[in-house]
Amino acid sequence: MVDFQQMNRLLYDGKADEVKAMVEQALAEDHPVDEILQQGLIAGMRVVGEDFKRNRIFVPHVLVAARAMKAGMAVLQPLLASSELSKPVGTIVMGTVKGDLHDIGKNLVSMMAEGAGFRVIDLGVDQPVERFLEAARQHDADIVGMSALLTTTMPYMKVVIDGFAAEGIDQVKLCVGGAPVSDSFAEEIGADGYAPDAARAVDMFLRLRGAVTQE
Ligand code: B1M
Repeated sequence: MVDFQQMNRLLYDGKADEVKAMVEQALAEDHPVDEILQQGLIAGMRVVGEDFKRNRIFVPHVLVAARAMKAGMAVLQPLLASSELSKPVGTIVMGTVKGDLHDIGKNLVSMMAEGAGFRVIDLGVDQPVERFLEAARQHDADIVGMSALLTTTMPYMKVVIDGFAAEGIDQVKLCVGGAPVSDSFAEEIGADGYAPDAARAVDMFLRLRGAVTQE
């Protein structure tokens, strides 16, 4: 019998092969896809997020755990596509803004958001406002997440926000983050949300979607 708590621990420890094997075992035992996703993978990733937020673990640990999560997700993905139960919490278009090539933090935010049940469309780095607009329309995004690591590129976040306003798109929540970005900067440029790290970014996304979070 598959033990979801053990799956959570293996995910926390970044044991990708073991997590993948346990997901396959759970499927073979006829556990519903949504149960495996929620109790086996997302529950494990939630602990990773909480411990990261409390500085009990650091970036390399989170990346390894996220990779284990992805290994499990890869098994579920084809089944999830046809499962109404596991509708994503929301769709996020993520990208590092134009002129900026840093993506480690953005990738971490994307992986943890996926871990929390979001569909994430990752545009990559050096993204102009046109790409954010195009992807938000194409994927019917609920949230657009922008990352910037340079003081010279963070003003571009306002260009994106102004671009959405100019197109009259006000239903998409525009969120910002990255080392030089602050709460006051986010407020100044009219962003809908700011978070200082990946775990708090996920809390912010969940809040913006009206889902409950634990502080
Ligand atoms: Co660059 N770099 N870099 N760099 N680099 C910094 C950012 C810098 C602070 C180093 C320094 O001088 N001390 C400095 C910026 C100075 C400034 O603007 N104030 C700098 C510079 C100057 C440059 C170049 C200009 C150097 C040069 O060529 N002369 C150049 C610029 C290239 C460009 O972008 N156009 C450059 C290049 C590079 C590399 C390519 C070599 C490499 C990037 C590799 C990659 O990303 N694939 C690199 C790296 C690795 C760094 C440092 C060392 C590490 C950044 C990182 O990955 N941190 C960095 C110095 C430092 O921070 N110690 C530095 C770890 C990551 C997990 O954290 O990205 O902050 P972070 O993400 C966090 C949060 O910010 C938050 O959550 C994440 C996880 O908790 N977060 C969000 C991020 N996005 C979010 C979005 C959200 C919410 C939260 O909502 C949407």
